[in-house]
This record gives sequence, structure tokens and C-alpha cells, in this order.
Amino acid sequence: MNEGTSSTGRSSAADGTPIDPPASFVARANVTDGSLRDAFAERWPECWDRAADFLDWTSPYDRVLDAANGYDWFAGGTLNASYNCVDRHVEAGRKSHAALKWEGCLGETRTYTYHDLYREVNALAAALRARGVEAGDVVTTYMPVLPELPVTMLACARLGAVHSVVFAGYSADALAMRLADTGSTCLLTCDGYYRRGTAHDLKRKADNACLDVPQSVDRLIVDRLDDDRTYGDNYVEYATLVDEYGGETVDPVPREATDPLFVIYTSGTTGRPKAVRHTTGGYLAQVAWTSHAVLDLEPGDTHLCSADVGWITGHSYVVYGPLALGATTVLYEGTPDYPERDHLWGIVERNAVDVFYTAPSVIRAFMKWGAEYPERHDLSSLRLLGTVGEPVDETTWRWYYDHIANGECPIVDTWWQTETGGILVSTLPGVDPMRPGAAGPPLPGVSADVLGPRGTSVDAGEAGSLVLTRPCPGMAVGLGESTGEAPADWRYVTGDAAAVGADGYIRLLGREGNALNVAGRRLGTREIEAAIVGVEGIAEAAVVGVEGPQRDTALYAYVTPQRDAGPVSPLRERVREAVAAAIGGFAAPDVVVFTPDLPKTRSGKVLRRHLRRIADGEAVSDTGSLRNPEIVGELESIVDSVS
Ligand code: 6R9
Repeated sequence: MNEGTSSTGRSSAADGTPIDPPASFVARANVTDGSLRDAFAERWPECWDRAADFLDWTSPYDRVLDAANGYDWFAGGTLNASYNCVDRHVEAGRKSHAALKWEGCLGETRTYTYHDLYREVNALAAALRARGVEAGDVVTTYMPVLPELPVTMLACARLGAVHSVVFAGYSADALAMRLADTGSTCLLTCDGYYRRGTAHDLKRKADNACLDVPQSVDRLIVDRLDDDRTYGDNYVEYATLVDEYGGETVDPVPREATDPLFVIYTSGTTGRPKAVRHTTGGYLAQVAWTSHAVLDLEPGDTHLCSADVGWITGHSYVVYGPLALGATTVLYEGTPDYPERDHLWGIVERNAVDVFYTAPSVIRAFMKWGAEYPERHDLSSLRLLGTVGEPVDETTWRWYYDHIANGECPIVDTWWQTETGGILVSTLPGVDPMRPGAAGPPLPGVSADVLGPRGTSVDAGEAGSLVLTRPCPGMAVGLGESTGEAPADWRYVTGDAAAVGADGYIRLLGREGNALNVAGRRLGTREIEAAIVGVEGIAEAAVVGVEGPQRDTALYAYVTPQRDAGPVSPLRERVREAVAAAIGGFAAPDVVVFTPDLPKTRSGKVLRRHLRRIADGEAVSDTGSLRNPEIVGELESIVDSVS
């Protein structure tokens, strides 16, 4: 199926030359105006009204950007996100169109039309209101990818409550920290979930987390496992409430554009995750606009974003972006290779998916398993493919283009962060040529620069630090800073290393500081280290990410046991368990290296770049600044023997 069927220049990029978007795509793309970047630049910041136009406002905003009071986008305007994602599509006569399609881990399917979604969001909002939830309150969710999760997010938005979605892979401790930090007094969770066909308990983790927080928490529970378990007095069943309040409607509460829509925690540079707050107007405008301009979604399209709703990618491009535009969003609960390695492609075929958005690590896994799995399926419904979360190496890009795009769909390599809310760097798929390995130019209205150590722009092609030089509507509250006159001197240091080519395309080179991206998930090395040094018998730990040949990242933990700790082999498991307990199993290090010492400067700073090189098998030459240079040779031989 994939051989010789296309004349769209499948192999033309072998030498790094750009690939034009296929003409068949351009002919029907949402954005085909090549002068859009210039047009936005001339009218900045007013240009962002184009994004706001994708929303229905209860009352119009006074100004696109008010820099006097921090950075208030669409100040004075009011709107409701639930109205924008649900009601207006029902009112426009699209009530019988599918809003959500869900595929469960056991092969179950559920479809919610926009009308079904309207009913359930209203019923749950009525139930939450009756339980005391008001505008501004924080409601926490802790569940896997079930339809009840977006329903809850939208029910919160309807009331003006702020949601805090906690990824179900996080541990009880991680949930407790988030509950305590927001002071949230309402939690929606589920009894458990299936992974690779096996049931896992979630309620026990939720119970433990609630025991660990000062406030009392009202708990609602979804029955996912459908077993005989009873939940006890602390829980009310989601289904019972939705039944009881079925048929009730709740008027969407108008929110200021600058009011928070949700809070999400992400790894920062410290040992503790940080709370990132996103606004109702600016965030929703940015995700709706980028879903239109970059993901090319239209009402009636079916979109599959493989991210878990618990991450920002799921918030923006499983839930808010596609639903704001009236598209159909496909949620899948499982893993790409269960029950078989063609599982995702089966979902694409069964749902005639138009746009597919995933992480490079997922594509690399498919590449390893082989082209026979996608070849089992008719993928001809696909129109556009996207990647996010990590750099894509050229080999992976080309495999995606040849075997999934069949040379007929453009690929957008989209760069953005939890903090930016939506995509900021990408090609416009109907306008810009693709350059495998480079994400693309900044989107219209977005300004970025790559700075060297002295804070000045580096030459084309040189590596430096990626800095955003203008704020965007989707950015988190309080992001960046102004050194002089705002917004002209506004800067946000992204923490990513990058280089810009003479063509203006940004090539991402990886994280600079203590945050890592492993399989598309953001992890803080400081958080992992904090968990490891909590293990009895361990004195010190340093965690680094090491890039593999295809730009996938492996986690190495260098661990120094206390002198009297005894044999180290039992410690290895304890290290992994401690990380699983503090954060979640997905954050456990791939390699644990025990060492009598860590390479340190005279002032006692651990030199992580040496540790990275050692893990990479590269020679460390610049040991001059070390207090203990002899440890380098020792570590090289230890790593040699464990990895
Ligand atoms: C959306 C998301 C953000 C970090 C970011 C960068 C990396 C994201 C990328 C990319 C290269 C891309 N990243 N997109 N690197 N190319 N297209 O992933 O948010 O979890 O906060 O991670 O992911 O390092 O700084 P988040």
C-alpha cells in the first residue's frame, strides 16, 4: 500500500532540502495566505483578534492586550469555555455530530454527540453546584482517559470553577501535593483502570492522598472497572449524580478573559513541581486558533491526539482546541501496542481520523515494530500529521512521512510548552515547506530569538538559548518578565537550546536546565533526585537525561550510598520504588549507577554535564575545575559495566 503510490516527492528530503506541502492538501487547507506572518507582525498585538474571533464572547473585550496590568489579553471581555466548546455547536444545528469518541482498553467504544455532551456537562455542573462548587473553586480530577474527564473539565468551566487535572500515572504523594497546594476540596476519580487488559486500582491511591491533606475532600467516583466493589461513605458515584441531575441545565457563568480556566502542574527547575495557571480567554483563543491554523481542524473533522488528557497536550489538543472548533475528538484509554502493535492504526481506520497528533517517541516505537502494522490498515482518511514533545530526528520523520503520511499528508513539528498553553513554533501546513529535523518558524504573531551566553542573538545556525520576545495570548499567567518598557522588553527564557537557520526555521536541540523530556513527558531531575535521597542509606543523587541515537532520552541516576549502607543491590530497587512513590512509575530511572562520589566543582556543585558525557560513553577531558577529578575515570568504568 505504501510503495509507489505517490508522486509527492517522498524521497526528495534525503539531502535536507525542504519538502513542499502536497498540492492536494494546500488546495483545501485552512490557511494558505503566505503573507500572514507579515500581516500579524504589522498589527501586533491587535493581530491576535484573529484568534479571539474563533470564540463567542458574552461581552466584547476592550483591548487585545493590556500591558499596564501585567499582561491581560482581551481585557474587559467575558466568555465561558463550556459554552464555546459545547452549547454553540448545539445551537448551530450540530447536536447530532460526534463530539467525543472513546476507545477503551478492552475494546469498548462510546460516542458522545454534542447533544450528549451538552446533557452530561449540564447534569454534572448541576451536581457540582449542588455540592457547593462555585466560580473560582479548584476541582481536582484523577482519572485515566475516560469521557468523564473532559465532561468534568467542561462542567467546571461552565461553573467558572478551575480544574486541576492530575495524570492518573502520578502517585498518591504527587496527588496529595497538588490537592494541598490548590486547597481543592472536590476530587473526581475512578475506581481503577485497565492497562494491557489488567485492572489497576486507582481509588486506593486517591484515598491515601486524601488522608494526607489538611482539608476535607468531597469525592466523586466513576465506576470504570464495573466490578462488585463498594466505595464507602466517602464517595458518591458519578453515574448516580448524573442520573439525579439529568435534565437540569446550568447557565454558563461568564468569566473575565483573564480569569483562570485551569491549573496544571509541571516540572520546573526545583525539587517541586510548579503550578501553571491558564486563562479563559487568551488560552482558549490560542488553542482554537492553532487547532485551526496548524492542525487544520474544521468542524466535522475527526482528530486523534494520542496524549493523555492529564498533560498539557491533552488539555489543549484533545479537549479544548478540537471542541472549541466543533470537531470530533477521539480519546483512547490504552497503549499503542495493546492488544496488538497496530492498535492506534485500527483506531485511525475505524474512526476515519483526519488529523493525527503524537509524540516522536511513539513514532520511534512504531518504527521499531515495523511497517507491517500500519500496513494492515487503511489510513487514507488522514490529511495531516503532527508531532510534539521532543525533537524529531530525520530518520523518524521520514518513516512517519513514508509509512503513515504515505507522502500525501504534511507533517507539522510543533514546538510549545505547558507554560505557553498552545503551539508557538511550527510550519503552517498549507503555506510553509517542511524541513525534517527543524520545527519551523515562529507562528504568526510569535517572536523568538536564540541568544548566546552574553544575551545577544547568535549567528544563523549557532546554538543558543531559545527566548520568546513577545507575549502570546495562550501563555500562563505571570510568564516572562520585562526589564524595561513593557511589552517591548518582555522576555521569556524557554529553557530549550536551539539554533535558527538562515531560513528562519528553529531547530530544537534539547532542554538546557534540569527539566527533561522523556517519551514526551516532562520530568524534573531535581524532583527525581529529591525522591532518591529520601531512601535510607543514600547520601546523594544526580539525575541526567542522555539522548539516544534517535533523540530519545534515557534517565541515568548516579547515586552515592552512605558509607555504612551495606550492599548496594537491594538499594537499586528501592531507588526505583521511591521515585514511583513520589512521582509515578513512569519517572523511574532507566539506569541506576552507584558511585562512591559525584564529580564536583571546588564549590561543591555537581557537574551534570560530565555525568551526561560519561553516560554517553564520551571522554571527559575538562576535569580541571573538579575537586575530585579521579572520580571521572572510576565512573567511566562503572558505567561501562552497568549500561
Ligand atoms: C507541549 C509539551 C515542553 C518541552 C519543551 C521542549 C520539548 C516540545 C517540541 C519539543 C523539540 C518539539 N518540546 N515540543 N522539543 N521539538 N516540537 O510537550 O509541553 O510537557 O511542558 O514540554 O518539550 O523541550 O520545552 P511540556
